[in-house]
Amino acid sequence: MTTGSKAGSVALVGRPNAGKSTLMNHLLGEKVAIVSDKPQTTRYRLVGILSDSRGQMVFHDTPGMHKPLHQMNRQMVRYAVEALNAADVSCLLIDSTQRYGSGDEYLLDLLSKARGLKVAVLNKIDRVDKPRLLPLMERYGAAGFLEEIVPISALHGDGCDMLLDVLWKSLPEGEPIYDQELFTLHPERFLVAELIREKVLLETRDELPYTTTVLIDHWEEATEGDLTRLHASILVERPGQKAILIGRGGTTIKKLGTAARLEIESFLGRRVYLDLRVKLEPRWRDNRKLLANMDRELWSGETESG
Ligand SMILES: Nc1nc2c(ncn2[C@@H]2O[C@H](COP(=O)(O)OP(=O)(O)O)[C@@H](O)[C@H]2O)c(=O)[nH]1
Ligand SMILES: [Mg+2]
Repeated sequence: MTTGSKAGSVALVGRPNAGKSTLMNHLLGEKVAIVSDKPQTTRYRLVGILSDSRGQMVFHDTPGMHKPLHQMNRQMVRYAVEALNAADVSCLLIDSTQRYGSGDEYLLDLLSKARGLKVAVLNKIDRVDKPRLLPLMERYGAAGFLEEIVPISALHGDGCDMLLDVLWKSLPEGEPIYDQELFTLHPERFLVAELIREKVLLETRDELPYTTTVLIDHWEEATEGDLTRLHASILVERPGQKAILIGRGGTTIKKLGTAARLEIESFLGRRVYLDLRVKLEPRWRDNRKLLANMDRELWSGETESG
């Protein structure tokens, strides 16, 4: 074993919108998890891998913790609890612009039962005055079981080096588990579907974000040249939602299609033809078969069975 080399897992948990996905992307320098200001942006347990001279840190980004009403939401909370129970270090992300409430109490209690070391991360300090941060620091300090409380801005990077130092220090010694070149375990196909869903979230409001999902129907690499042909469907639950997503004269779907295509092109490093369809699929969120299929799409075969 290389002396001093660290390896282990870090769970990122917290309420919706705390900035868990922003933090993971920032620390990796890669976009593994899509980000939006809508709750329920992250629906799965997402794996991001950081390898450097200090060793290998495997992040598990999770959906925000909230009251589950649908089958899909129950699955989302389960992902977060699983990650907590399996991690060497659990990071509780807190939006420090928000008041401390019963939801935070619940999470703190859940965290106290986690297996590994626990760290609290006060995020979005770019948006709060220092004096307002102190009572929050004290509040979490009083919990008594936290290894460290680190204030950061995941968006701008402030405090992130300090957080990384804390995390590396907390991980056990060990050899890297995954190839040093890998930054995630999720297949391109899944990441591309997520990029499309991100544009749907950015372009729509109200209940639409929760009731939409994206499926890749067809993926074809060019036999000549560098054009990848993608056909994807955006599932909605009601006819009215379909109309919103398409927009007057198709403007909304066109706009989000272009935004998605440009980002997919830069992600894949190839030119992309993207065909987007909006499909009516009532109650897809309670469709166990569909959810199970989506679950399988999450992992690249041999690396992990989710
Ligand atoms: N001002 C500010 N906004 C942030 C910060 N971190 C995340 N956000 C924003 O908060 C929203 C939710 O972020 P996201 O990473 O999706 O949160 P998650 O639900 O916990 O994964 C997005 O609009 C982010 O741009 C931060 O440090 N400062
Ligand atoms: Mg997220």
